[in-house]
Amino acid sequence: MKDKIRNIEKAALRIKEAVLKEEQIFIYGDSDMDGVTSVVILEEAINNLASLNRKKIPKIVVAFPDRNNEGYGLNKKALTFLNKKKGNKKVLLITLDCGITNVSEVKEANKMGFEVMIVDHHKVLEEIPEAKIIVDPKHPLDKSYFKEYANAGLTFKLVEELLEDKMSSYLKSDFIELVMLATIADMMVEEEENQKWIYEGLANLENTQRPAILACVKVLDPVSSKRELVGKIISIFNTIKMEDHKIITYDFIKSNNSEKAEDIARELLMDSEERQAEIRALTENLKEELKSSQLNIVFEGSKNYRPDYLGAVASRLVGYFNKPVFIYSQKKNLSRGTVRVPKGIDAVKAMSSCKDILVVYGGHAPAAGFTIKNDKLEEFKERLIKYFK
Ligand SMILES: [Mn+2]
Repeated sequence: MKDKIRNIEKAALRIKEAVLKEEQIFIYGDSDMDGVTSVVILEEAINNLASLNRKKIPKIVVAFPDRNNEGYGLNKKALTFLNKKKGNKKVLLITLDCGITNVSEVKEANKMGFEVMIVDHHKVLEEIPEAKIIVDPKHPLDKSYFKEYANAGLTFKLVEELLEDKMSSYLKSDFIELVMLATIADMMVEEEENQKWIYEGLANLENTQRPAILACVKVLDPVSSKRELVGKIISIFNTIKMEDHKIITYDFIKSNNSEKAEDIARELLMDSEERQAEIRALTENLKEELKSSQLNIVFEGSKNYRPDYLGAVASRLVGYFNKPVFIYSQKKNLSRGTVRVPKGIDAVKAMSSCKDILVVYGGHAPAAGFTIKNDKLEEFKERLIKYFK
């Protein structure tokens, strides 16, 4: 028998206990497609479990990082927000698609009285947060056979443990549709279950019951393939618009009202088209500006760069220049950047060599991110140039 993902049964048991005892649960997910779908899958599974057991539907507090003002993952501002909602109770806080690199933030959360459970698919760094339960297939002690799930896929595995044979086929195909979107959005390898979920999710897309997906189909120009449609849906979801730690795509994907969903879809599509235009313009500018650069890396940043499209720009530049690309948006004291590297290079490992000057960093080998104090940018650049020599 193949080994299960480490701690996945333990995590399911703890969530089940919380539902049966009608505990307050907090879910904190990353703000992108993978994070948002992970949250929706877990939240809906918990609600389902509660009603199957005739328990009160728990009032789950859901929050996301404000990528424009706070960066990624669990962070101090978000924790302050969550702590206010918590009051004096002891609360189970589940992080999805983030958390595994947040050593000091988890420590802070413990102090505030949260019981932290991390469900993340990102690379595990040397130092591991002191969370009560960690589910991450990339954990060095994890002996499971497949490590490349999107976080939504990992969350689906978790809710399979949670609901066991009580997951209805309707709920299952709804979850797989979300997992398909996240697996494609996060560009996970199309092998093993990822491949199966993508196949099934795409096959069921025509029968989707989600008003948000139907609304996307309605507002988008006709497309020639399901893959193209999914690509466009993903770019619609690639927004950082949020209010009060709720990303707009979360309310969108949960919406039960087709008219409202259509309004949001139109708004998000406009936002996405503007973003695409900015991505094209910035990419062309940088190509022109850097075409005679002798450096072995691209290392560019500005106060005018918006964090929501840096990933797309970096991806295009890495294909064009075939060297590691570090591109960041500069704020008052800190800069937050995104990294894309050519095949065979590990972006997280490269940054590990500079971890003493980084505030946070993490991600996947080909695609990662960092936060750094502005006065360390020059040193970071010099050390990366040396590292890649
Ligand atoms: Mn992810």
